[in-house]
Amino acid sequence: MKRLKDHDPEVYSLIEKETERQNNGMELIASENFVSKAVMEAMGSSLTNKYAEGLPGKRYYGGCKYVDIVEDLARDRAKILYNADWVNVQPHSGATANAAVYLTFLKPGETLLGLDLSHGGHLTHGSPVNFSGITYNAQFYGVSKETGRLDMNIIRDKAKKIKPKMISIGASAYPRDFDYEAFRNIADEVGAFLWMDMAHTAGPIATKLLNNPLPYAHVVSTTTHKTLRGPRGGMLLIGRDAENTLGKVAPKSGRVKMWSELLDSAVFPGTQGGPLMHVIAAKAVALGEALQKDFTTYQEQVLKNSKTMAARFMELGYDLVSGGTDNHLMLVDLRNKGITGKEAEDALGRADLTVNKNMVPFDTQSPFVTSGIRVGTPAMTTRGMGPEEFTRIAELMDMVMTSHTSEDVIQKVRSEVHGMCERFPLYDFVTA
Ligand code: DSN
Repeated sequence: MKRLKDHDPEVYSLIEKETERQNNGMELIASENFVSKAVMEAMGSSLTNKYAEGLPGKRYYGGCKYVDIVEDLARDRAKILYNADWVNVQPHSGATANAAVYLTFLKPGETLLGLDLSHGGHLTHGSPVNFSGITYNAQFYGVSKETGRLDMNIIRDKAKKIKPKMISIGASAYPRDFDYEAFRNIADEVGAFLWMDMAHTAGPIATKLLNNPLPYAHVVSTTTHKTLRGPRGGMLLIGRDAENTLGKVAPKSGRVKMWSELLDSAVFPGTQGGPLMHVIAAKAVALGEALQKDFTTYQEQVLKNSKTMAARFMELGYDLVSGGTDNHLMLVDLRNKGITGKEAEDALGRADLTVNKNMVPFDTQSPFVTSGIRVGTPAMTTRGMGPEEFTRIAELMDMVMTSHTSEDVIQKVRSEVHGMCERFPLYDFVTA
């Protein structure tokens, strides 16, 4: 970044500091990851200069012959990866991808049934402070108090009672896999659309380590920057057998094309202007990486590390929501440890262990305090860490959380964290 250094030393030095922060610390936020240098190069390319409103071959601007090919590459790679019939790679983020889903399938005031935010759901799944909860009649299902898991019988009863027009699946803090077939049966029973937001688990789903929602959901949305390890952005997909999937609920002919066209229009001009072609190029690169064999090895390692870390936490007396994890994250309920999520996040942060405080189901603390923390393995697995390191990270976190007022302990842990990070430098483990 020599040019930036000379041209704008102020911004350059802040980027340097942030890179150093990422390099020296343990990134354990479940929704973060480290992209390859190739993905970064694509994002920093001349494609940022190009306006390309519309779709490949149907643009509102001239000069799109190369960006058309780039966007087609991204769409084709995503189709192969997820066995999808239709893909739109233009959403700027997961939230805008979700906005397009609402615009396509619901009218203002109609009813959505989604996972409660405090039980692991997402703001865009009907929270009253989000456009989804403001515009639509959002109703919620939650996890069972006994198991910390979704109970399909309870969800079915709720759906039958409130008769939603759309049911959403997907979460930002749910450590278990979903039974998409059961959700689909419920959606069919009550005549609802079924939407899966797979933002958190797009990586393990792509590599078949978790169930694939595409054969069951009418539409799937995702971000591209979490477990999928691409640039910050969103994507929409419809499964290969979408014709059958959509047949029962399509308003006119039921043709798949109908729904994909509606979704395309909901992205642009419905909710967005010009697509970010440099980010779409980076999505193409990341999707190309995800099609390589070593991406499956990476995802396997993410899940193995997650299970190992969860087991160590439980040995250390921590209460994990649902008693463990199937995926890349765990939700640690700190109520038996006499520390709030906020206190834990702050103390761990001082030791350069970055996590986020998180509500746990049936939490009595406010969202600013919380009783839990969410911990994820994707980012440090990208740096090459394995079960041995994740076992030690759980122990280091325990040291901090049990002595969170002791600066001595925090500094001791911080120095071990730096030593471990030095052994797994950022980007040395990313080959592209
Ligand atoms: N903010 C993301 C997360 O951390 O899960 C969800 O959008």
